[in-house]
Amino acid sequence: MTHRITTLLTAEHLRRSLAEDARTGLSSSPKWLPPKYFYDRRGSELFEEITRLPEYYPTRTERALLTEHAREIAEASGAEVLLELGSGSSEKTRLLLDALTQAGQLTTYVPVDVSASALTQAMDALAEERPGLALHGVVADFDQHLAQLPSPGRRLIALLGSTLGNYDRPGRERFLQSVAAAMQPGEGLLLGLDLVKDPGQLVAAYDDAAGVTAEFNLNALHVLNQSLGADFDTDGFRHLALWNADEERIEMRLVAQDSTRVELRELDLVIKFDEGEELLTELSCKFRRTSAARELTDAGFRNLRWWTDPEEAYALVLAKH
Ligand code: AVJ
Repeated sequence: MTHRITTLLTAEHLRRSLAEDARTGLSSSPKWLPPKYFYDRRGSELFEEITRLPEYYPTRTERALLTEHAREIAEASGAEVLLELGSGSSEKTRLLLDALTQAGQLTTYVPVDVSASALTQAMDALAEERPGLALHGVVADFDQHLAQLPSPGRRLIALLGSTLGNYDRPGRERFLQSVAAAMQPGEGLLLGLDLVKDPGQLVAAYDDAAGVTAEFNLNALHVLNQSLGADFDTDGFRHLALWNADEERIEMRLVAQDSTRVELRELDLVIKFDEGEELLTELSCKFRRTSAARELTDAGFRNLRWWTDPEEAYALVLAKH
């Protein structure tokens, strides 16, 4: 079967957008960086490790929900193509691929990721496992390339892992509207959403005992060192995960342990951190059923279906356009 990769986001293009975002974010007060740059080879590996941590319940809860409901989802979607945004290792995707195959109409899987290394690795494994499935991988940034993604048949577009939570509310509105604009009538959107719950459990999921999330967070600085010739001393920063109760989100930050000065050679930029100053590296918004449904219908989605686990820790939502 055909097996190919389209690159909409080249390494150079990614580096340029990192340069732009880093210049803006590090010159702002408070300082911030967008989380998509976590996922270089090392970052993608660390994220896979996070998904296996005992404290990180989202992955296994989502997997259990997919195991239980993939059939219904496949049938309701009527999809010929599974297009997955932020596909990473495509590990949980297999449950959907199986169900769509059994529903009888799947022809093509389109994994989309910013990480070329994660994408190639996932596709090699899938090509071997499923010789009958056409694979069309796309290296892309779904903040930029939604309208250019392949559409070789009626699609189910999946955004799993609660990746939607990386956007704040205005960001989600923009994102959902551009997904809707890129969809044909009758196509489906499947979202995995992490739900609001006990803050202790939430914080533990982002501050694990083994320190993997801390390493993942600090990897953002390695990415800046490597791609932009920065000279961050990663030992000089500490990982912080906190629950922002007003915004109902986890925020990951890096805290400067001393006042320090960092040079970003490629940007011709020097930035200063005060002792204790924080750099915001990731938002992970948590959802509630009513407001999530509202955001989807506001963006033009309809026929919402909702599945959750008995503890209501996590949800899958299927919506039609
Ligand atoms: C991939 C964005 C959904 O927010 O839970 C995990 C990333 N960051 N631990 C999340 C992440 C720290 C993850 N998302």
